[in-house]
Amino acid sequence: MTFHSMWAELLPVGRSSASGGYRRFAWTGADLDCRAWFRQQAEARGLTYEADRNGNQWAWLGDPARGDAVVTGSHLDSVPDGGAFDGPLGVVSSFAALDELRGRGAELTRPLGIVNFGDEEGARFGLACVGSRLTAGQLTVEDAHRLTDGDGTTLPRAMEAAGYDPDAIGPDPERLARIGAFVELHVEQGRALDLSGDRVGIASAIWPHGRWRFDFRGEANHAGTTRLADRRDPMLSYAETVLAARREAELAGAVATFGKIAVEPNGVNAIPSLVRGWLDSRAPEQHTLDTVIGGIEKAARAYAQEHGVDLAVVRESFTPVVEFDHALRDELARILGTDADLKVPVLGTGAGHDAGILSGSIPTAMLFVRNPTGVSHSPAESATEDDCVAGVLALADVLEGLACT
Ligand code: HGY
Ligand code: MN
Ligand code: MN
Repeated sequence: MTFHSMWAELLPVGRSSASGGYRRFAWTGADLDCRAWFRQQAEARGLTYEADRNGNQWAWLGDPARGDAVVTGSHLDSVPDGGAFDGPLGVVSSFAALDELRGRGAELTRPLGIVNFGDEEGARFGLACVGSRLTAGQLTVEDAHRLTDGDGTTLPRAMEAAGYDPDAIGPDPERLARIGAFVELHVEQGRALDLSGDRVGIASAIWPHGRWRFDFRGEANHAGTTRLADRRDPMLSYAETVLAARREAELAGAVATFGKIAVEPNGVNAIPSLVRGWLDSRAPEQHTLDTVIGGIEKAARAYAQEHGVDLAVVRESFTPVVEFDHALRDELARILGTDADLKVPVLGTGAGHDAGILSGSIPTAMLFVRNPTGVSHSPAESATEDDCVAGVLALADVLEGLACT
């Protein structure tokens, strides 16, 4: 199957006809359809298929038990109304790169794996990279079992309903010990390649980032009859905190976003009793991120006090700075540098990835494919087919350089 036909096959899965965006949330029907697609691609190529204890899917050419495997892949789940490329581009490109290697008659010297990591976006249970975190031992089984979606369904119940065994989840050091290198291809989520005029780049680092939940609790009351002076309205302190987040991020050279909110009782004629806002913040260095979060929390407490509102702040997840393996990065640059038409700039990114999680356990690297607008986590996310094919060829070169004679 060509890149084009694989892409076309996956394109309708989980797409909302209303928004044109994707709703491929972990363990839902759309996610299971994506998983079925992955398995079918693996089996159609005669690869050995397996789903691991954490629900990540693997397709193997050669026996991984030999060790020092080269693995590529990404994820198939999406954010709410996400784009088509974030995740799937890496998985589809992996199968296409394998086809390219076979077409070249390349002989494998190391086992080669393709992976689809489960629940990378954390759209349903609030924590990103659940599959890779569990595998790498960066999420405890107890914490994973406590993850709950907006409808009150826990992760174990969701896995069970999808036919997976939630009691099996946990760290998988033996699996990671068999992998000598993981390379994730991903659509760029910014415009660096567009500005530099390059189709493909190599990742250098991932900014430290995290998610914080701010619970502002006030008092529900009638929107028509309650005097302004008598209100304890948590929406006011929340709104002021959103502006403070923007200010703090701007001052520090960081980013901070309240992109999700839950309001109780959520009635148009009721003063809210609770406003719960989720903050996502990222910065080039840890100390900058600490300053930004400290500043936002301080401002939020002052606004809460001003409006007679209680505030609780919970850090729901955190990923420290990632520096991708220098030796592997240099190896990729050397391999790709041999192609005179392909310049390969080295880029840092504010987006999180499974490759970042695994970088604490095994050598990892990333390739980025140009995104002409830089838009991501939106239906407008894009990459041209020519650039996608350039990405496939670059990935095939990398896999050939690393895993073949
Ligand atoms: O949120 C992120 O950075 C990622 O795309 N999971
Ligand atoms: Mn994403
Ligand atoms: Mn992604």
